Amino acid sequence: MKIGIVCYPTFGGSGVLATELGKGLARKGHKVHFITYKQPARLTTFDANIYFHEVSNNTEYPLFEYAPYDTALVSKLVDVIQYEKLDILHVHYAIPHATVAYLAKKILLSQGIYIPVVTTLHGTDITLVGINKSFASSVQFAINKSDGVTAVSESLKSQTLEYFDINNNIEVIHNFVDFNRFKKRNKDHFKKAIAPEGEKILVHTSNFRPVKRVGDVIKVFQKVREKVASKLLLIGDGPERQNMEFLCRQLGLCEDIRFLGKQDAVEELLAVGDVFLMPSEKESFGLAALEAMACEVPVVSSDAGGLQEVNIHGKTGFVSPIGDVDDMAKNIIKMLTDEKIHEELKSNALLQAQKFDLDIILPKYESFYQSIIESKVWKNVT
Ligand code: GMT
Repeated sequence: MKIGIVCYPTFGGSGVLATELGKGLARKGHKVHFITYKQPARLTTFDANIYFHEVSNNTEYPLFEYAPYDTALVSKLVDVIQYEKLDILHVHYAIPHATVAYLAKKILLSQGIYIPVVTTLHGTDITLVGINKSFASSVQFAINKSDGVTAVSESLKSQTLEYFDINNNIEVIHNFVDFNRFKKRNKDHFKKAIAPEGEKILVHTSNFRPVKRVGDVIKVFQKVREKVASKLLLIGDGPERQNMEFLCRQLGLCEDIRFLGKQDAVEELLAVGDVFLMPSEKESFGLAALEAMACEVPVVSSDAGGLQEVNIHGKTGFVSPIGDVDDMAKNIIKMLTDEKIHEELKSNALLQAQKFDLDIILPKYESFYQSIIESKVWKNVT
């Protein structure tokens, strides 16, 4: 198939998932065209089946405070779909991509070209941004007009049906992990450098938005550190970073917390982790938790959204109510002070992650595309 992929090219979960999907499809022989405003962060190596079309949006005109990206994307889509003769367009994150795809489809239709559109809902496009009144009607319309819709968890599907008036089927296709990359590695030298006295290592990775509740990570760490000699690695960057640095100083924890910023080789850092923390306010799936589990790191998470579809309480880690830092700390202390429990959680985490292996999930996208193309429902677009 010739597949177009539209996504945010950043380190956010939706962009990471979309890029890994495209890379996986390309390895299976499909021609994959990424259409984004810059090279996707995880698209770092050359593949003969991958094409990158940059949406340039640098028109300077006194009238534009912000150059209209959506319009530039529509035109780029029309151009790429027409000249590369794509079979299907897959847009990740509904805002604005699903609406933009609908417009591109209509323009192409006026030229006698049919392109089926698949929209994947990732999370905050529904749970945070999508229900904001300034986006709601356009998101609802575009979901209903997509030829195929997928959501990354059962929880996100339910929330979409609850918040919006949806008359389209939503197929759940969970996030996946590539075990060629995310697997337990021996990084003892690195572990020694971070934790020279054999301290336990807690890890958190996110884009430091308020929804990730990084403050809870730090408060949990403070409690754990009172009982277990430990260090905390904070990976990623974003709007809350400065506040978090301030909180560390306030609590006198700076010596034991390392802010590592954005990192490409997350798997190397996960390799030294003893526990992964994800106390999010909202989390449609929790890709970062899955990647940690693939590296045999148990997860302590909140019970937000679809997290419990990944992290099974008492089996692969522990789940606590959102904001319950006491319970999270108690669970971490339990696992870090009982080797038998810790070892069991680690091996269960790996077994659970294997259910979301790229080799299992990717064919689900392939057959979904095939079913949409074959059903030809998109030919009836009005
Ligand atoms: O919140 C993020 O880290 C980014 C966000 C996004 O939309 O880019 O991630 C969402 O998509 C991921 C991939 O499908 C999911 O694993 C994350 O759970 C989801 N984040 C939220 O729902 C907050």
